[in-house]
Amino acid sequence: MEKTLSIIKPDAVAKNVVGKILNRFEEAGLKISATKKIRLSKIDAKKFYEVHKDRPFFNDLVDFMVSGPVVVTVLEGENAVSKNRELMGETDPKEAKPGTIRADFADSIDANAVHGSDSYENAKTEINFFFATKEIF
Ligand code: IDP
Ligand code: MG
Repeated sequence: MEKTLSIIKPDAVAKNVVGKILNRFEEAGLKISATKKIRLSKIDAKKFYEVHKDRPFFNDLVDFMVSGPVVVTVLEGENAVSKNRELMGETDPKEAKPGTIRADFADSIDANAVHGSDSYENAKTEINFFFATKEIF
């Protein structure tokens, strides 16, 4: 069984669609191993998105991620990393397939509703960033 990290971003939390998004994971056969609502500090957000630090959108991305609470979730299941990425849809909601989370809940490439780990290795790092071992089931 593989694990991955999902973040429901501030735009989707503000729209009150946390339950709808978590339901999509469960309907797809992924289990919620851990979940919590938190507000990231600027230091957290910069560290989490460090790989993007030289990209032109980095500062806007960090400001957006600290603009309100987020819901971080560990998902578990067969091929959880790629399954979650499929459920999310493309980064730009305009390009996301109909029925994906971003197509249905995101407004723009900046406010795009969800984050999902992009590899098995990154998933491990991202899960450890937010959760202690005893919090994951
Ligand atoms: P991903 O979230 O689909 O994995 P990444 O390329 O890892 O996409 O980018 C991380 C986040 O940075 C995106 O989810 C989006 O919020 C933001 N982002 C990516 N590309 C752009 C862009 O061209 N303009 C504005 N924001 C962007
Ligand atoms: Mg990414």
